[in-house]
Amino acid sequence: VAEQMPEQMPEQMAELMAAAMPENLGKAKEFGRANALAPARGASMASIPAAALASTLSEGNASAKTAALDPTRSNAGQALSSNQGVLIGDNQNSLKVGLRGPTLLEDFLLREKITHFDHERIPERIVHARGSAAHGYFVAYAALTALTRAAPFQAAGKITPVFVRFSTVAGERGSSDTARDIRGFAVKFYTDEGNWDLVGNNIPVFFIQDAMKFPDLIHAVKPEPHHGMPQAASAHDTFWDFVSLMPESTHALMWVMSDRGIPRSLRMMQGFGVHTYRLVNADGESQFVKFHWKPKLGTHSLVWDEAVKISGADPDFHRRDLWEAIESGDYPEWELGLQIFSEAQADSFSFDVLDASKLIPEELVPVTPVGRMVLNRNPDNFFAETEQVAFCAAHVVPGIDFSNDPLLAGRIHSYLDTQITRLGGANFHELPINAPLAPVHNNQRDGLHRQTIPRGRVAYEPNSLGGGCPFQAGAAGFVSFPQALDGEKLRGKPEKFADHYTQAKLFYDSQTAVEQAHIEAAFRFELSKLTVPAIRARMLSSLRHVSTKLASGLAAGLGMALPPAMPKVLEQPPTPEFAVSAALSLRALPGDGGVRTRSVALLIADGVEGASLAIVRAALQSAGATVHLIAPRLGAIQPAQGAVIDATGSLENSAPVLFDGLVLPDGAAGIKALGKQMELRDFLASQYRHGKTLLAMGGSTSLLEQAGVSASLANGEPDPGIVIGAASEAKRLAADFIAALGRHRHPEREAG
Ligand code: HDD
Repeated sequence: VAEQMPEQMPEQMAELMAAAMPENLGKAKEFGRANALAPARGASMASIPAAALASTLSEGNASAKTAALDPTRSNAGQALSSNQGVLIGDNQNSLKVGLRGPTLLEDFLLREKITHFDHERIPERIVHARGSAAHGYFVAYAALTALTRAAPFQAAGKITPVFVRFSTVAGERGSSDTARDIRGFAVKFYTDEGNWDLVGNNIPVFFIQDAMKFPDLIHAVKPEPHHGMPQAASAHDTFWDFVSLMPESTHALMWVMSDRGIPRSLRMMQGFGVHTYRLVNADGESQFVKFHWKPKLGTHSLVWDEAVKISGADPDFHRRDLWEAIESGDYPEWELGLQIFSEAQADSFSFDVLDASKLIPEELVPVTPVGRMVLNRNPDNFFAETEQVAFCAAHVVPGIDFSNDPLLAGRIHSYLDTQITRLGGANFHELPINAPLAPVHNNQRDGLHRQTIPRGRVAYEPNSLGGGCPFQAGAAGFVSFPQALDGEKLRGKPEKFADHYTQAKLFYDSQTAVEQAHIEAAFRFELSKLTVPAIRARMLSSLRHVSTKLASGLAAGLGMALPPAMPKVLEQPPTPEFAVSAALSLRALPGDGGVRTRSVALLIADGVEGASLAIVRAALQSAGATVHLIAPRLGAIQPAQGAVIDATGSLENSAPVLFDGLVLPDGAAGIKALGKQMELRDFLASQYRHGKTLLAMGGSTSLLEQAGVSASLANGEPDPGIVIGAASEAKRLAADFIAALGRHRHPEREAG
């Protein structure tokens, strides 16, 4: 169309189009050199040297999957058309009889547009409705052929494209990102032997042990059915009623009430496959495995007061953070690790590896790093990719198989089933984001929205009329691990499943004092929201088995007597292998102490001291932090000397909770102007309260005093998160500030 009609495009419009900046600036590269180097589909991905691919991928975001998606992306520079390809001359006015007359039913263009609009929404996911996603790749460190024949692990340096969706569980599609909740961590590997979905969470254990209880759990946590409240929150009666009656949920409760329930960023949280799976090698030998994702940036969290306020200031906080990091080329990265263990080892453990409410301490089975995953490309279209992607716990490839975990069994059924409704029929696997790179040939036919056009009259197997095709792949295909089984048909649980507290206690006892205090505060907050005191009492009677300190602290904090301990199902559980596990604390993965992508507010106003500010700003930028220049209003700010600075935000539109650190400049007039602002006191107090890093240069220490912020801790020691000094020392101050910011936050303040 464009070729036939270029002269019909008005000249100014062509200019405007040429000048228009693409929303995603990095995208231009995809269609250049990097894309030309993209691996062809299938096994050829393995033949491209890892070094070449790593640079190719990080430069241009190319992968076999993004190349496969390219034809589905609509192009700029085209004239407007209807869905039938008819060009639209006027997209402003409906068809009328005279300018003031009635609109005609004949207006098929109006009717097509409105009808399509009327059907733009699809049902949201029953759980994990709120999510954010990105494309990337997984690269294997070494060949794992002795362990598994799964395609991504067949050669060192082998690249497999991935699409990853992170989510909250309870909230609706438009809910806030920073709700206290488990985060979904779903990875679709487009392997050359079919799609493998590792549909995990940021927490390694689950609330229930059997899929039979999943609808009950979700009904309990979702908004209460009579009035539809509260949104994206577990702090209400029905959730705590259910979990206090289900002691198997205690371990998962400990995790979600810990700071893991409010991550700082999706890029700063771990991922876990949760269940025990099997790895199977080409000889049919099998080992058990648990999957772990460890973030390169380390694990970091918000504090509760901050999370609540971010919900108002920027409900898209995590979505924006992920998007912006990828757009700026700071690609988030995780290392994949495996806990590999034999069936005999599993039998010797004090817990059952088929119980999803238990983890395997890393001290018992170490996590072996096997590869890394990089997310280097944002989706082009939220709906077509993030919303329509369909993960399924049943999607495994040869070399990966299931264990008999009864929670996993329910999941193997649930995902495909729910997606048939959500995505409107049985053919959603053909949607571009869901389609595998591996070829699909079978006799499944018809259904709503079928895309492929099968040829010929044969749609059955065996056949002779189609030359026997498609034929069974035999050993080249998926072969279930032939586990020998013998048992009675019954409903019940193995005995070790009844130990509900040993690992909840292990988790609590492995936390630092600050983490334990946060867990207690989270329980206190949630339980304080209940309207039925008996539920509170029941929960405390259960928590006594985790820690008397925790339960009695809660009783005191909630103004109630400590109830007697709940009877245990298993009075004498097996002795655990470890009483504490260092890996369970968020402190176990501090990251590299760098400040890349950390967001820092530099407060400015007319009359600030420009030279020292410029030094600090440059140092932060060269360390990779994102600098925001926040002033009483937008526009040009005139420092005491030097060039004007353009404010990037105003005190009104930039809530303090959105920044990891704060810089106060020197300069008498500027300090005076800032001191007059209503928002300033809140800004400083909030940064201080949330343990953020503050730098006050020269006379701006008066602003700290004005906000009641002390540079010393309650014990008289200097606060490690407050850097103070003369503007003439800006270079050293910047270095100290960056080092302190690398600690993420300063919980020492909480002691006082
Ligand atoms: Fe689930 C979605 C993770 C137990 C049934 N689940 C869903 C998603 C994640 C998980 C990350 C969102 C995928 C996406 O981004 O689209 N679910 C888990 C984990 C579980 C778990 C780690 C326990 C270890 N789930 C679980 C059970 C059942 C389900 C026991 C049912 C028996 N989950 C679903 C579902 C969802 C889903 C209803 C909703 C939307 C969807 O599947 O596509 O089928």
